[in-house]
Amino acid sequence: MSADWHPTACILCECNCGIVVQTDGGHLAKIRGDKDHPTSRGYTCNKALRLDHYQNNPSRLTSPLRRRPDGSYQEIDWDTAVTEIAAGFKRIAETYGGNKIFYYGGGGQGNHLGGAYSSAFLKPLGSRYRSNALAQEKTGEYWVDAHFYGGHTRGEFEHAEVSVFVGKNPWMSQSFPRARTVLNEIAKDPARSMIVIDPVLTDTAKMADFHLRVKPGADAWCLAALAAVLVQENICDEAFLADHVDGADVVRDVLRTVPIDDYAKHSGVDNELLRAVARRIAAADSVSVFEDLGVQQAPNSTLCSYLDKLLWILTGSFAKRGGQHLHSTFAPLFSPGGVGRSPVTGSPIIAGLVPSNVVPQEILTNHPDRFRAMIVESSNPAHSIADSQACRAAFESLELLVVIDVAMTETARLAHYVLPAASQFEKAEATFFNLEFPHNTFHLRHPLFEPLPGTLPEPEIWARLVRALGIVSDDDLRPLREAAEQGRDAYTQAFLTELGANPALGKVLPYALYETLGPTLPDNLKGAAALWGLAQKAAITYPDAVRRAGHADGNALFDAILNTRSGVTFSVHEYADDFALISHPDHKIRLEMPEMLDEIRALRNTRPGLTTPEFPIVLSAGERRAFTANDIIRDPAWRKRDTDGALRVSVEDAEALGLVDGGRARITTAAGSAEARVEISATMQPGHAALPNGYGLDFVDTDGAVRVPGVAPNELTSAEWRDAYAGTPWHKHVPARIENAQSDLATASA
Ligand SMILES: Nc1nc2c(c(=O)[nH]1)N[C@H]1C(S)=C(S)[C@@H](COP(=O)(O)OP(=O)(O)OC[C@H]3O[C@@H](n4cnc5c(=O)[nH]c(N)nc54)[C@H](O)[C@@H]3O)O[C@H]1N2
Ligand SMILES: Nc1nc2c(c(=O)[nH]1)N[C@H]1C(S)=C(S)[C@@H](COP(=O)(O)OP(=O)(O)OC[C@H]3O[C@@H](n4cnc5c(=O)[nH]c(N)nc54)[C@H](O)[C@@H]3O)O[C@H]1N2
Ligand code: SF4
Ligand SMILES: [Mo]
Repeated sequence: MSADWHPTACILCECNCGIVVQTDGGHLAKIRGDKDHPTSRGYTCNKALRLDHYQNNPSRLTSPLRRRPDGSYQEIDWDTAVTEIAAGFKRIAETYGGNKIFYYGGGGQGNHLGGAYSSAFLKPLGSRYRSNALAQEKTGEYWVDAHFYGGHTRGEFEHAEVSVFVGKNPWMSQSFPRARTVLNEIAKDPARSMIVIDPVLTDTAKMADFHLRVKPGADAWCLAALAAVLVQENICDEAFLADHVDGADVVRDVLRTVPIDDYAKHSGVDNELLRAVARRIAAADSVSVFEDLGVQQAPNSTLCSYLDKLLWILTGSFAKRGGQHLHSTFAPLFSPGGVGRSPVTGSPIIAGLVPSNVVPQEILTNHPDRFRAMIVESSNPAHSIADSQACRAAFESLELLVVIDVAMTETARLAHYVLPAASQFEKAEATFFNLEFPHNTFHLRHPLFEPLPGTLPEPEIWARLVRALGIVSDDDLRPLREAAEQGRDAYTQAFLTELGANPALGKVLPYALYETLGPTLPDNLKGAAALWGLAQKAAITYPDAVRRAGHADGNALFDAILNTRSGVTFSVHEYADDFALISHPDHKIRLEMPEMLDEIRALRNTRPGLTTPEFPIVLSAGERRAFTANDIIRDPAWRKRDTDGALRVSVEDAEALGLVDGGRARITTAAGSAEARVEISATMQPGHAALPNGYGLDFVDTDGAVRVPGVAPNELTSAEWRDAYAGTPWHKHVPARIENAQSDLATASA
């Protein structure tokens, strides 16, 4: 074992905490938090210590695979795979048009560098439509954010006097830096408060000063009532609204008509407690709000995004310590604008992403504009998109499906070709989830191991595919290649000149950087070449903040990124910068959204609750727990407990349904049926049950047997069950029937 500690990062959630590891052969033998990481500062949660189960995963792919007509796979060499795949997509583009090639994924929680090269292959082919998991959670919020201020905001929980978690359980799901440490600090400090809006008594809710235990799906009424208290009790921040907000009066007129007591009742929350929460928010110097899947994947999700942002806007908790902030971005996670509507279902394309839920419908049809071919990179949509059955049928009907992954996934099993990627510890890698303010950081991870034989890093895979298209020649690249040898300044000059002179280069930009700057980069960091362009852009977009962080220009920032093993602070903002980051010309928050105001008015005539006598229980399909990490780790041995992902049910429901703790239950929804182990839990309220996310992945055990521990949640979800504005799924709100399966089991074993 090597005694050196190598800096890298945990890849299991968007925090990407810095870690240091000792390696032993191909193993991550010892893992600790990295005290030098500028954001996580030594922090990790329990999951980071289990990362070797990702790196050494028996499902790892080690050769490109081509499907035989009988459905089995044949190992083929890289040259054959690349030639056939490039020819296949070219044929699709020539026959039907390049916009029939659909791209899904591009990165999970910790690996966004590979996807940064995809456009060099997709653009020349004419492919335009894409999507990824953000289109099944964050697009509704993005739509509201775009309207309000044209950016993404984050709370500064470390310093917030009041922290509000709406459908968010950070003790388990993290998502902001050093989450458990910060939650403990808030809980201990009598001057600070934590407010949790969640139907479940989660670990976070247990620490909260105020727990608004809403009925599942009733958040819109609860949030409308909270905002209405601010208005009706005249406790908004008038000076802030006058100076920095446009349209506040129209919004206040609507909120003035909200019957607060009725809405508290509809949402299952005590009226006095709800008012106390609103008053606590109004009295605070700073408020930070985090909304997540509990509302983003439930009915009225876009409306809830609108309403929960009113809590900090109406109280002016912006551009100050502990408040909500617009932050710098190193690389865009979303492409603004996009192409409007999806070709078959006409669904809204928000942030450039087709809603995940409509993907099967965009394929499984005779519509002439249907997608004919698909590339999936670092995602497992056959398992992670609603309605797995429809996904399987859709993907099987494609003329060409190529999957780039480290493991043989449910989606890979449907592909014509599977390309094996080097793992995230075998290549230069990075996350683009850089969402902090006032200090924002970027971490380029250096490879710890050689790529597993037979695998390639994605930048190289994309480069080979682009080369096979034969659209850029060596002559096109030569001037840039020569300039790269002469240093950064020469390269910058040549880049501007060549890009102007040779439009073909513009279409394959990341590829051009990879082929010309890439070979000059040290330490197996060729794949980091695309970061050069992003560093230039960051320096141009935030010149003062980048300089304050100690980087004279884009080249200096790029070199700091290459040379700093534990991550770099790339921007240092001042609180007042928040206003400058508002993209509207007057730099004011634009509050009026007529559709959302109509939705608030419409709450009066509806009631929460979508269950039926046939499906009387609300199932949350896909909760985050101590040992869940989306679909990133397939080997169930990584879990220290809950190995089969229990169905959590309330004491009351268990009694009514005759369920026993540790026994089996059958869960049936409109989409499907599954069986799970029962955990009776006092944390659940009657009528609400929960299954974890990331289970039901098939796995070939050491004895060669295929095992599928737990329930694949999307065997139980329906594609139509989605938000009207953003198309985001209602995974947290699936009407279900739950029955005791013990008797079935007895019959089966008899
Ligand atoms: N351990 C772990 N951490 C993770 C991940 C993981 O897989 N495992 N995944 C990462 C990813 S990709 C994401 S997007 C985040 C998600 O992070 P979270 O959104 O925090 O995760 P969830 O547990 O899916 O849902 C949050 C909460 O919503 C509540 N909820 C259910 N129904 C409702 C409702 O109707 N209203 C309200 N208000 N709440 C409701 C649930 O009780 C739950 O506590 O986690 C990240 N972190
Ligand atoms: N029912 C239900 N469905 C859900 C959710 C839910 O709560 N309930 N949550 C949703 C949310 S919020 C999210 S974010 C999605 C996540 O779902 P997906 O978008 O499918 O993403 P991951 O689960 O992160 O899958 C990552 C894939 O990347 C592969 N991988 C890992 N490292 C590498 C690498 O270096 N290169 C390549 N090429 N591949 C790699 C893994 O093997 C895995 O197959 O699931 C969504 N689906
Ligand atoms: S799972 Fe998330 S919070 Fe936990 S160590 Fe990994 S990156 Fe950090
Ligand atoms: Mo997510």
